[in-house]
Amino acid sequence: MTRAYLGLGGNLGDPVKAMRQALHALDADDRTQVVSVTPVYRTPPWGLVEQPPFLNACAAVETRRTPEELLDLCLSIEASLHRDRAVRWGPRTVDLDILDFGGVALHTERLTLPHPRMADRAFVLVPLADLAPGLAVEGVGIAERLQTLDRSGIEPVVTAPDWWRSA
Ligand code: A4P
Ligand code: MG
Repeated sequence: MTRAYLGLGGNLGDPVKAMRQALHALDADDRTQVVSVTPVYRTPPWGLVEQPPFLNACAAVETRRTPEELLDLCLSIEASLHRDRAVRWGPRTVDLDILDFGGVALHTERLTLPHPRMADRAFVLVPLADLAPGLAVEGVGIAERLQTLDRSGIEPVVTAPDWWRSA
């Protein structure tokens, strides 16, 4: 079993519903179990700023899948939730990124691990710090890395424990 961390985000339609559906679908995979999910945070849009605020969360999973299989699972879940990937960094119903896969370093055409841009993104590191504050990103612990990032406007909005398990 490998412990992997996933980032979830969306800013179109009902992102909390889409994240819940995505987490149910991951957990329904016979080789993957969702073990812990952070609160949902409202976050200012990063990259392309002229778009609605995002909702973001992170999840820890235990999986017997390979990294590529987990990516395929994430992509198929995104597709089933009608994600439209027209604009890079643009609006989306749900985005699933593999942030870390058991500390593996990998760089192929389809998959880079750890996720190459997460160290610059407070919308990833704020929720990830809830699950794994000591995890190293580019050699620096998340909690420490966060001290150098702008986390203004990032607020928890769904905080009920196991919010994602409800219907
Ligand atoms: N890919 C490579 N490595 C990975 C990985 N570790 N995890 C490949 C997932 N996918 C990986 O992804 C394109 C391809 O990247 C995948 O098919 C896979 O083969 P994508 O999600 O379509 O790319 P993207 O989303 O357009 O670009 P990017 O840079 O991944 O953007 P993000 O990280 O998804 O960011 N602001 C806030 N506040 N919150 C957000 O969630 N999200 C984005 C999009 C922009 N601004 C945001 C947020
Ligand atoms: Mg992505």
